[in-house]
Amino acid sequence: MTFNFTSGVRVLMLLILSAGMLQSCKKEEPTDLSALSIIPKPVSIVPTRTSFTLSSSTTIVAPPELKGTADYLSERLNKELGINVTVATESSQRGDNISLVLISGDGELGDEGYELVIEEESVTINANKPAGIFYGVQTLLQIAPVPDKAQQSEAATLATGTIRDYPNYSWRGTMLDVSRHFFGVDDVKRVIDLISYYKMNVLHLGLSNDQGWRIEIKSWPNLALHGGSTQVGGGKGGYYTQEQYKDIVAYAASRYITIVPEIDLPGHINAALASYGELNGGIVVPKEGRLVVPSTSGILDGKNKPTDLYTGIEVGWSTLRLDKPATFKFVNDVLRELAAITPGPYVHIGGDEAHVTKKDDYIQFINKFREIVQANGKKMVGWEEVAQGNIDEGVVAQYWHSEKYMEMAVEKGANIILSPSKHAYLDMQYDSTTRIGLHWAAYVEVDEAYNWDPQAEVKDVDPKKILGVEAALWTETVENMTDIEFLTFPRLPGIAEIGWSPAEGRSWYEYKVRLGAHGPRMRAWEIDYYPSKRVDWK
Ligand code: TNX
Repeated sequence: MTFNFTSGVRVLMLLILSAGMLQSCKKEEPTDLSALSIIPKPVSIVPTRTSFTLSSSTTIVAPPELKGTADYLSERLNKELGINVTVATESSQRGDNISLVLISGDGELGDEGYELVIEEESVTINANKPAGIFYGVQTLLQIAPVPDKAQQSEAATLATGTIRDYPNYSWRGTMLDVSRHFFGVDDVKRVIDLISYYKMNVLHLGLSNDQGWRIEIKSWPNLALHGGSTQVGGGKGGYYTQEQYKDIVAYAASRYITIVPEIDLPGHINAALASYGELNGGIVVPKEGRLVVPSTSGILDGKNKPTDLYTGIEVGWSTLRLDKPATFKFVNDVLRELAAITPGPYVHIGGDEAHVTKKDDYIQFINKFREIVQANGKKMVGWEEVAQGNIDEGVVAQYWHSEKYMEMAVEKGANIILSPSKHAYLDMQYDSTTRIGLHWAAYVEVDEAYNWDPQAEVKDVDPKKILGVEAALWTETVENMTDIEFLTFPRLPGIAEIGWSPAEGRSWYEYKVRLGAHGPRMRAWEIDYYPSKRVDWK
């Protein structure tokens, strides 16, 4: 046998090259599924320690009713990893598929759970309902490598194993106040995208307040035209046409998010009083300082005349008038039009901080609002104070600081959601140096937003009555998307985890490592998050 020098060198070079390639792949190749940073933390992860290669020859196989979610996954893989997978209802290849499969009867998974099985040859997401498939997709995207525009490659490796996962609570929400400052449709869609990455399923939109009315009401056009024409600080404000609102609702639905619209009644109502003088029963002019509560007897004159638009940030100084006929025509028309364009089951009537409404009047108001909301086929949601009214099991009361009101609400049969202002108010500053935000409830660092448990907030309440949690972003000091992101991240992923993952498995020390590992992902998603010093950011 003669030794051929050229081919010998060639073989050697090939060997060195492939060893080098192996080496560099190896560094990147995650093979321990349980070592990855998934938020919210899944219920169970069983790693099998090999890997699946995702590439442009991979096919997403999904039945027609999951086409939207399949397209969503393919778009994100394309945009974030530069990998172009195809979507099909059937696949001719035996392996190399990501199959989205609706199963039935896996009781443990419920309506939102999923099972994600990653094997060397294929990936399968099983769920009873489309929502579960969507959450399985979110988990898959967090298992995939961190998006990196500068270093996109042809393929990505995924660690193998099985994840079985389902939420602890059915209501995992975020409230966005679009009244104090107005945010357009594109901003709201970005918020929807970002909260959906963390498996939240409710976006509560604060559509009215003293400073602005943000939804077109055809039977009362001035509400939006005049009441929506400014905002805190005197900027130009804005409002959604009903068509734009429907577009937001549909976009949210494609991410399995329910829109809960809020019209704040009977207080926080100046934008309406400014638009229609006949609604004005006389207001108290706000004084300086927050929560200066004027007495009811101090109601000034000016009845039946439109109030001035308001661009300050005081609360609790305006009210509807119970004894005015115009009031209930207004409430009926508004809630009817709103219910008609809201496919979700809930309409929120506010009910908070009605400091200048007499207590008896307040209770009668809440009773009437409940009737009107229910007559329009919806369930009423209200802030905790609504517990004083004649509420029933069809009502959801939203906690912000009073355990007493929650006990009262639950005794009357209502369900509750929790937004403790000391933990879940995203407009609270992180510390005294935070450039925007308020601090009346507390300074809320990222660990304080994570370190709480819904059940512990309301110790004597039957756990079955707790529907879930909601992070709340009031926008008195929030002017643009950068501000929204800075206050929302990194606190929101922690609140999403409180809503999804059981309390027993949660600890800040373990969570903060996963959160730190999300730094590169949040940067890839171009989120302007607050880089808290309490987290070691990767
Ligand atoms: C309280 S707590 C409010 C809002 C303010 C917020 C500011 C509650 C239900 N209402 O009107 O915007 O504080 O942090």
